[in-house]
Amino acid sequence: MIPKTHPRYESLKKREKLVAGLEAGITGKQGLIAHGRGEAFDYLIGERTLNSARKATEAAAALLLIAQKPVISVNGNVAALVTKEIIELSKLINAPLEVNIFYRTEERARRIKARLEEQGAAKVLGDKADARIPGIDHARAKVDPEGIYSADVVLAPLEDGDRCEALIKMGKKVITVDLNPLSRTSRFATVSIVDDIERAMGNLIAIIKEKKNGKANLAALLDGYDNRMNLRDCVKEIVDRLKEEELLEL
Ligand code: PTJ
Repeated sequence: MIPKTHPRYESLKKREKLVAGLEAGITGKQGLIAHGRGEAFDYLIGERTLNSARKATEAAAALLLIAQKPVISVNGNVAALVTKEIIELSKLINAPLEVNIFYRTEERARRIKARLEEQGAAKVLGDKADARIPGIDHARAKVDPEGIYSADVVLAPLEDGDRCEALIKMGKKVITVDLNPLSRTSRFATVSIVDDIERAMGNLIAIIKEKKNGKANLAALLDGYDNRMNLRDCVKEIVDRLKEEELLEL
């Protein structure tokens, strides 16, 4: 039991959720390693939402609200860390969830789907993944013809770079959440939210609720957004923070 007064409470709770996900057969073992990489970047970021991430989240909200056929891709880490949030988002924007995992076993895919449905998800795709994303040889190429394959906008948190690139080549817009601003995924995506998945989902839901009824300025918001420029701003924010001298004072 981690006391709330622990200085690293939030971070330790996330680890607990992932370990519980692993024990429930939802998260893959490799997911723990991937999370560790994310944690290292979050430490450099200062475990808060940067201005650049907030801007990207606003652009992502606009893209999801304008989309004709949005789909949310769910892997083992996302299912363990933000179960309730992705279900809420899915209902808010009327987008199905699609279980799509890299280290694929049918058993784990089935367990993720069952977990989402138990928690109230309205539509979970992924068990009829008989379409393929061209140019990808691994399991993440297998997608539902009614879901990711025919979507115009895919929200794919903690994605891998080659599939992100392949989805873009298919003409889709891809929104990612990835704490590493230098990853191939971040660089290929249409909108890269460089933030922790829990913070990013909380912010995305809040912004969508705020903007849902006044869709007028969404296109303008998107037109003014440049993902490469925003990633540069993100790296600059991290570097500027690391230059602050008091960071080294104990
Ligand atoms: O459940 P599966 O089989 O689909 O596997 C999921 C993982 C995440 C293991 C798989 O997609 C994978 O190996 O991903 P990568 O290529 O390691 O990329 C994961 C990215 O997510 C890395 O760049 C991490 O920095 C980032 N990341 C990890 N934890 C978080 C995160 N980004 C945001 N929030 C996090 N909590």
